[in-house]
Amino acid sequence: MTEFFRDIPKVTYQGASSPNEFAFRHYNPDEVVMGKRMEDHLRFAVAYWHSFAWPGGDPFGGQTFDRPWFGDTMDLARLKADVAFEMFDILGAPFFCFHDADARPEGANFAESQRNLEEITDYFAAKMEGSKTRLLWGTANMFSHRRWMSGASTNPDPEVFAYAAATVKGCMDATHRLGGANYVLWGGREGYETLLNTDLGQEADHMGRFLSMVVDYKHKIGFDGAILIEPKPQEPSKHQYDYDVATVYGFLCRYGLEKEVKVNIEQGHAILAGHSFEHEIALATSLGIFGSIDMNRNDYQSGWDTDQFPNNHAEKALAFYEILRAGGYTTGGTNFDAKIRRQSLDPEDLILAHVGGMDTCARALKAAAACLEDGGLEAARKERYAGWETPQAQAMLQSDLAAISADVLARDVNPEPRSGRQERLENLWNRFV
Ligand code: XLS
Ligand code: NI
Ligand code: NI
Repeated sequence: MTEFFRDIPKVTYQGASSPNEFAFRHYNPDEVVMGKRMEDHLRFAVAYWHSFAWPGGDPFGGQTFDRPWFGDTMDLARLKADVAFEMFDILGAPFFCFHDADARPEGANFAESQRNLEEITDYFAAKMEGSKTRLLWGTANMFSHRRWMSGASTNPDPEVFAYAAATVKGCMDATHRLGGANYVLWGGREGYETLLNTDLGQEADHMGRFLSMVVDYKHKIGFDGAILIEPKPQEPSKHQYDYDVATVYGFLCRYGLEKEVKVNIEQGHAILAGHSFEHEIALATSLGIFGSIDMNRNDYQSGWDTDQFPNNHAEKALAFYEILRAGGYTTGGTNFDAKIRRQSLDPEDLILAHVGGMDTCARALKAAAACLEDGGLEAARKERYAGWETPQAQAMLQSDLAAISADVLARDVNPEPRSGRQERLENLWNRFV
């Protein structure tokens, strides 16, 4: 045991009225919801970067956290892993996610960085033997180091493309070795600052080629997890190529990858793109590319991707409704891509942020499941489209404009508008949240 979380007990479910801070009030891993244990529905993951690698900086000031594992030696990287697995255990977290750069110190060259990653991967593997926590996904940080400032696969310099390819290979190997359920690519610098120096057509082609290589390598090594793209419209690039789910789907179709790659949808990114979280999930499920969730929230005043822990269960219920309606997660899960605020200095803050986030999601899941089981919303939706169930309506879809026009004249078609019943459905929804 390290000293960091000393005296913090394992968090257990104690019911909604428990006065204990270190207890779940809604997340009861063994409780069965719609035929499945809550833990298996929600598949919570801790994000290594925000919880253990982020120093607490903002654009106006640097480090606020003082963690005993900060530094760039392998010993400190191992201490960080020790503390991380202690937190996974305290929370009973079934999964974690990490970038190469969160877990290992940067080496003097690629070979040394790669060796460091392999060593820490072995260390993770050993820790996982004594832990229930699995790897939800691994990824490469190709946005923090200055070499990535003009992009990774979209960099104008082919040497950076090469470095990116080697980096992703190493991270896919590590993810595969640890039995990861997915591999994620978030294109933090895959975009542009100004069109004055950018050939966006060439950059898109390079990104498409790069992603094809990732898919080929996945098959080559027999990695059976999903490859996921994480859309985001801007930040840090002024414009990012993976803007939103619709943009990513168009990109995948253009490069013939729509059957190979899915999406990891983040709440804050959806809002930044001018959508709702549930819209992005519903679109992805309807396109057959829904993969996983990065769970967080933005500050709605600043509008930035502030990566806060979710605390509004009514809002998240809409997201879980879409996930449940589509049959739930397969390889995906609920990753807290969320960080405590820079003033939240105490070890307890880190634990309680997760406890609150997990409870918020559990409450949201239960509300969504209750509404789905009630069936009222789905019945109303079905009823709204019922006209399409007739053979005549179906035949029209195989017809053509001239024939349809003749039919409209012959039958003197004159449609009567019907209420969309929005407020009634909103009232119905509110009975469950
Ligand atoms: C940043 C992204 C990042 C990805 C992983 O906005 O959300 O954290 O999830 O690289
Ligand atoms: Ni994310
Ligand atoms: Ni984000």
